[in-house]
Amino acid sequence: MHMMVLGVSLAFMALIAVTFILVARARPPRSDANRSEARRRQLIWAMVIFGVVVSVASLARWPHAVSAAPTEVVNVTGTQWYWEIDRTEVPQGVPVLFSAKTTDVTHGFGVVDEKGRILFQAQVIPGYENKVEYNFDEPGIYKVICLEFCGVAHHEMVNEFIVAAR
Ligand SMILES: [Cu+2]
Repeated sequence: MHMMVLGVSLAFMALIAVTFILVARARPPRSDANRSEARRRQLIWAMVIFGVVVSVASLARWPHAVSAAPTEVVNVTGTQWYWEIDRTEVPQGVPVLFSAKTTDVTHGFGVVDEKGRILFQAQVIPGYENKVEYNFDEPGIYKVICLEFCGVAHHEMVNEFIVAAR
């Protein structure tokens, strides 16, 4: 499956690269060739700068970077069909490291806020301990749900914890 996704991704990247090369090589009419060339170069640079800005901005709050020495650690264990969490409360406004593992099958460790929005998730795979760090901006009651279908009572895999105001 991973190889197929990689293959499809590489094929699309190659298609985009070929499109860029064809656009860059296209010859404009002779009369205003220089002006068109300058405009085309400006457009390509604008697209490159736009792409870099969008990529950096969208990755700035990516929750998967883990601090060197996290102070708040929560151990989460998924089992058919419940989540075991070793803490019921974490503080607001500091990085919280969730260390998630499973005792049986693959589960999807997901945390949602009070409005039901998914804040982050991590795949929980047998034999691995996945870590994900998150900084909660708002106090409240957060739910842990399973995002990977894991059997008949998958939907019952719900637990919760409190983010306490500081
Ligand atoms: Cu599950």
